[in-house]
Amino acid sequence: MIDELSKNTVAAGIILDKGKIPPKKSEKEIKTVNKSAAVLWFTGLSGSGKSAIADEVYKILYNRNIDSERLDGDIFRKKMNRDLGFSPSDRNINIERASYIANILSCHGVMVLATFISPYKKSRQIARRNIKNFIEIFVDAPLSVCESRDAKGLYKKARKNKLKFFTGISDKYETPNQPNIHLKTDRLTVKKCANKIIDYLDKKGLLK
Ligand code: ADX
Repeated sequence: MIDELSKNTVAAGIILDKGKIPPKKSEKEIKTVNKSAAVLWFTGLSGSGKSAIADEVYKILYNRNIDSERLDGDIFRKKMNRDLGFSPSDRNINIERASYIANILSCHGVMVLATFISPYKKSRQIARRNIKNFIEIFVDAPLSVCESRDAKGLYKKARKNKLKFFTGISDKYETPNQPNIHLKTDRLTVKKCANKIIDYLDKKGLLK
């Protein structure tokens, strides 16, 4: 170390250990880091109950000391995907980015609860392909029920043609054929739905 004013050497030393430098992981290696976490992928119309159920499951997992993370469409779009709208190609990019992050988290042992309308079969298939432990949860409520809930007032706007590509009104929602878990939220309470998911994870040995 040289003193700035006098230019005298005031200290010296030798670096013995640079510390550990982690090896760079390739895409393939990221997918094979193995822990027992999964990605719970909630799909369904706006207002079907995805977020409410995922929040309830998150609470249960938290109380069981299971590392979990929520990824939510509304938040994801505000923080990461401000460049995207709701056209089919923008939605596909949204799901692609979300599934990439979900996979990385789950490969490191974090249980991910991802709530995205994810209305297209094809993009859900891509998410399933990209994610090691993908559990599809269909949060199912009739459009009329979602519309009557209308917590964000978006259905009202969509009916007045003020929102382009609104799922269920001016854009399609493709129903999952064989979801891992099917929840009919017009008949079951949020708590019951959450418990169904916990039972499923328990049976699959994912809550150890
Ligand atoms: S997705 O189709 O790309 O999966 P995402 O889940 O991220 O959608 O975002 C959906 C949320 O965006 C809805 O819950 C709603 O609050 C809001 N939103 C705004 N415009 C639309 C729209 N045209 N269609 C659906 N949701 C919309």
